[in-house]
Amino acid sequence: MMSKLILFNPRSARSKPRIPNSILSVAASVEGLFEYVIVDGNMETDPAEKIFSYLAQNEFKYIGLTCMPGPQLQQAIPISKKIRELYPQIKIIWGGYFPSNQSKVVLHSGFVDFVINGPGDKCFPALLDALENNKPYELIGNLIYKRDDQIVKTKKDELYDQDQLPLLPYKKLNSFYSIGKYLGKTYLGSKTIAYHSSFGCPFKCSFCAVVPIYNGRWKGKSAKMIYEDIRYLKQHFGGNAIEFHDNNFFVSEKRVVEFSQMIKPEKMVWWGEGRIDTINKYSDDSLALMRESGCKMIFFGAETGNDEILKKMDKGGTQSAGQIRSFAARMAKFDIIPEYSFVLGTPANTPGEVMKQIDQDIAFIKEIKEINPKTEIIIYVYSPVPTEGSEMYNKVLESGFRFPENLEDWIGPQWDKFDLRKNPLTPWLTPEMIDKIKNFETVLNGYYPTISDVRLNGFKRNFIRTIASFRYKTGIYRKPYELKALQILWKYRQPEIEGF
Ligand code: B12
Repeated sequence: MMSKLILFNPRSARSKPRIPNSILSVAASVEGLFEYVIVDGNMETDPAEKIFSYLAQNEFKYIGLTCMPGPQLQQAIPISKKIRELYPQIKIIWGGYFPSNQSKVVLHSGFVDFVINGPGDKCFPALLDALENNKPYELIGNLIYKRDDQIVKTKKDELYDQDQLPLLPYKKLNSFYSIGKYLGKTYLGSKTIAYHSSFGCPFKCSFCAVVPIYNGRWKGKSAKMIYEDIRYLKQHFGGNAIEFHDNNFFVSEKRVVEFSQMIKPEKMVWWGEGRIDTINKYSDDSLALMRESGCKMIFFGAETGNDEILKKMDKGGTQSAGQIRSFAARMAKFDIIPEYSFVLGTPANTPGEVMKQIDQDIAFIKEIKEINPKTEIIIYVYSPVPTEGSEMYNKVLESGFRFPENLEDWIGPQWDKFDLRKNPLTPWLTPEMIDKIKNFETVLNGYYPTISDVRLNGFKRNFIRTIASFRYKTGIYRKPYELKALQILWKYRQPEIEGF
């Protein structure tokens, strides 16, 4: 009999649970080949207890876990470490964005045996087969492991045809955790489905964690396959809205138009992430159809109003400050809310230049709000990702910035907020700069509370807006304690921290 494996999704704190697509895709890849159990940290009060009760059965030989930077590490690290101590024979395999981008520190920890580098759909079953049958694994693509003290990365596979991948085992997930509990209330609907329909992104922005893994490649499922999955989740579990979790849902206008036509009769509200320059090329007819089919809001990386910095970010395409402005107006015509994210605090030659740029970006954001007040603004403080060779990352290294050298430092008090892009340990940013950004954000969120906060009623919105009005209009952002207090009192939702 084949050995069993545990698939673990560590808790991503603060957010409501979403369908755990990462671990579900991994489950799909071994369906019928290996017996597995799923442990979702978002659904368990004590996932460690659950995992160790499985391990005590002595039938399990592998644990695979998925991990993003930030809160998931708080469970991924101590649980892996304890498994190594108590059950040294168990093979521990990490996949997802964090280990793919930080493989060295993960493997040097001594309690992770393999890292899956990007898509695990073929690599994972092949690795398990090799380990089970004492076969070599050195030729399996998308794998990172340690040999002697060297980190070995195997070749990267081409992106797989997404329609050929096995269907997600929703029924199996439902046997561990009721899928209904994953379909949460959001501003899109009362039962929101999280769906992931493509891998990668055709662009190579130097601040983006997707780039080192996908290197400008993108592949998506066909509209028909997406539609069939969504319809299944609607019919069986009552899903009535969709969040597309793709890095770039809108790469193909043809695919989006086909999907819009199919989903329109289902009357579901949907949301996804795209690029301004890509969607700006869409025809008016396509945009109108998208809106009619339920597309209410789209997330865009606007990044900055400075064309020079857009270039340094390797944003690529045709995105410019002018286009960011005119596109906000175009979206208003179609009644699609643009959700613009900005990355403030990128490195520059002098502290004066960094501060000047922050001020210019703040002014630009206010200009966008004038053009289309419905634009939702998300502000991130720049935190580096290892996009080796990019001008931006070279500047980061020049500044003396280094990632932690011990895996456990990532959950220490200095680093645990790093990838939430709220508290970066970046030498070129002074506390005054961080304060400026955060204070402006507090005032902006007061004057224009996000529509994605379903708890904030009309009265609260008007009240906080009135209080924030003087600061917003005069530009006096320092120490906005009164607004902070209201936001804490009303548990104001920040999409940039909680995810969507
Ligand atoms: C859904 C999601 C979340 C959910 C969490 C869902 C969960 N796990 O429970 C929420 C909304 C909570 C979330 C939060 C955050 N997220 Co998030 N999130 C995503 C998102 C949009 C989709 C992930 C997903 O489901 N992908 C679909 C699956 C199928 O793809 P996948 O994860 O890549 O999995 C494949 C491979 O990686 C691999 N694999 C993955 N895991 C494993 C495990 C094993 C064992 C194996 C073998 C293989 C394997 O195989 C899979 C199939 O091929 C991604 C972006 C993206 N499009 O992937 C960002 C992303 C992963 N998140 C990111 C970040 C930074 C965060 C935050 C830390 C901060 C933020 N501002 O968003 C917060 C954390 C906040 C918090 N409070 O926890 C970044 C990571 C960047 C980086 N530096 O590495 C991403 C890439 C977004 C981005 N472009 O910046 N997130």
